[in-house]
Amino acid sequence: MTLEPMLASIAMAARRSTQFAKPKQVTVIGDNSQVMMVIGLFVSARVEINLYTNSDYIEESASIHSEVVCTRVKSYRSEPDDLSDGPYFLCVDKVETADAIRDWLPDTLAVFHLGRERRGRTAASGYLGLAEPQSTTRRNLIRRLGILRRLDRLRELGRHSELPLILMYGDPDPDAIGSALALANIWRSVGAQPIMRYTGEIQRYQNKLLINYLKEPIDRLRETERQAADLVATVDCQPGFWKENPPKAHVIIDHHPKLEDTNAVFVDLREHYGAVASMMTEYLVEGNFPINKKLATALLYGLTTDTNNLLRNATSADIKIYDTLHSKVDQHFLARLNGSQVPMGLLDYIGWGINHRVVMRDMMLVHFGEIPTPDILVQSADFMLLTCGINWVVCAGKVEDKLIVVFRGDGHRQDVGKRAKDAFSKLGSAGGHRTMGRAEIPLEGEHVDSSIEILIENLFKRTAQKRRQKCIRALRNYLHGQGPSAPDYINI
Ligand SMILES: [Mn+2]
Repeated sequence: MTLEPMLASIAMAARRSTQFAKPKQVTVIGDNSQVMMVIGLFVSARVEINLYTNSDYIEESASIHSEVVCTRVKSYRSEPDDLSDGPYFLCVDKVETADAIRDWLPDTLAVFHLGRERRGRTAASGYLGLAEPQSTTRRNLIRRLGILRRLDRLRELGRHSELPLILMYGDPDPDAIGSALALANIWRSVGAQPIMRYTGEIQRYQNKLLINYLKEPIDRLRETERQAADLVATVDCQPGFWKENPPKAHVIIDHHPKLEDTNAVFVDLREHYGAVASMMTEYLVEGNFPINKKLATALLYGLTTDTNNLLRNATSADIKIYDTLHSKVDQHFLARLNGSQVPMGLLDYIGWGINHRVVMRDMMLVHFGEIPTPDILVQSADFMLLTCGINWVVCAGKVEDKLIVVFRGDGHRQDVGKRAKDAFSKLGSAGGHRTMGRAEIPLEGEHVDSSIEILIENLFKRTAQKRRQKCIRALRNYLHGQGPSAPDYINI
């Protein structure tokens, strides 16, 4: 066929089938045990089936379906006169027979071979397969059975408990909170009334937001509760995490490296998982538990915070769980969590930093003078890196008796961790990786002005002295003006 008529026929075919509509018809060729299965599959999808077979029995069995148009063939060696369009399903056991059929089929990728299952063979011979190989199905089934067995044991424990206590360690992170809630749901399904407790204090603003949103009994543990509990679970931690008075746990569910003394009636410890939230979601999914919006949101937030949005230590299991959860979550609340990054008290510092920046080519530099916390440097550097044309940022300040230098870069063709190390490792601790670096240099009673000198002389060792001096003067002038002060902003 020359190009012109071919383009015309493709255009016509495209008009007939709008976008990726389901096929209106399929062609089944052969006579093995898979024929009726394929017919059944497409009959229920109301797709027309053209069947070419040399079996009386198959012809007779298929004829009960009005969607099937059957053509008897004597052999599969030669093309029938009226071969219909693909996709083609070759239901013959031998690959040689399938190859003979393919010889007379038009050139299309849509050729499935449904022979006897033999692992990898269908793909190896260039055909598509319809079902997963039995080995995959078997592996999945065995995994599911294992999870169900563990779920039964967990539920059995919950069923016999008067007061189950689910413990999170210290200042619990979203992974711990989501996992505790999932376990509480499993125990509630057998009538238990578990309490969820942590032993430290919730620090992060986002975690407080999350707990308010969940409206669940999540609180700080009281000694009386510890004594009253007859079933204790630790999630996202192990009893050995508590240096003093470690809990006697019956259930331990975690993904941190196993501690020597970790031992309980029920231990599920999967170090290769990015988050305990993924382990708990597997339980919920395989046990057919409902996952409501709040639970899904807590679990997904736990998964994404523990794995830095699936970029750190996430396995394919975590990614599958992300897929399971993401359609169920409260996107607007997650947007609020992700948007709540900067503590109000830092805004004035960041504002001062923006107004007192020094720019050298693709770098932005700020020295904040004496400041109460290095958080100011981290938040400012992250923010300033958003500037067009700025590829790396250095924010420095004197915190107590140390010069702290925070580096942020995009990592593209440069390594700020190495810059930090090269500049400051002789003076204090310094290092990092491509996109983040940090140096802490002890100042023995030196004035903040000399910390500017230390910063510039070491950071720009290879820059001409004149430019270094100019930079030092600029930073000093900034500091001797109105320095950044703790905010007395108005709360209305
Ligand atoms: Mn975790």
